[in-house]
Amino acid sequence: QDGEVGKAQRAAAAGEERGQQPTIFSKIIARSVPATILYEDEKCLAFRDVAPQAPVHFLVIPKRPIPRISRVGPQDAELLGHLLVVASRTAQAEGLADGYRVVINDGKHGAQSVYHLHLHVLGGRQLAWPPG
Ligand code: DGP
Repeated sequence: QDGEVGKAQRAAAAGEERGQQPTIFSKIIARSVPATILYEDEKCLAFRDVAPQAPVHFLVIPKRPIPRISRVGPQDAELLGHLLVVASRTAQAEGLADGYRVVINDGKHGAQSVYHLHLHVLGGRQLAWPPG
């Protein structure tokens, strides 16, 4: 498998799905890897996806490196809610008045390739449903 699904399968095969290694997103938070940052506060960061799948495609991540949505617990509820509010407000700032999609990929079958929790926000064109 090529593309994102292939990357996700390789990440899972490399054991990254256990979420014990820092990822490229920690470096983006630390500014040691560049990214186009759209929003930042003490808890989270929003930046453009390097491989956009729509005219607008950005990610919202917690600064705390939660590896994946299947690992969260009740103690994460407030932070997770905050990520959704930031996704909504940043989508508005990006001009997505006609709508958009918020996606979280989890694990191998969800085609997650970076094991630092992230919300994808995609918009700026008509999206299809169901996804592949
Ligand atoms: P996922 O398959 O849900 O784990 O998506 C990971 C996304 O992260 C994918 O859409 C590409 C994006 N991405 C990977 N590496 C980088 C990077 O170094 N910079 C930025 N801006 N995005 C990245």
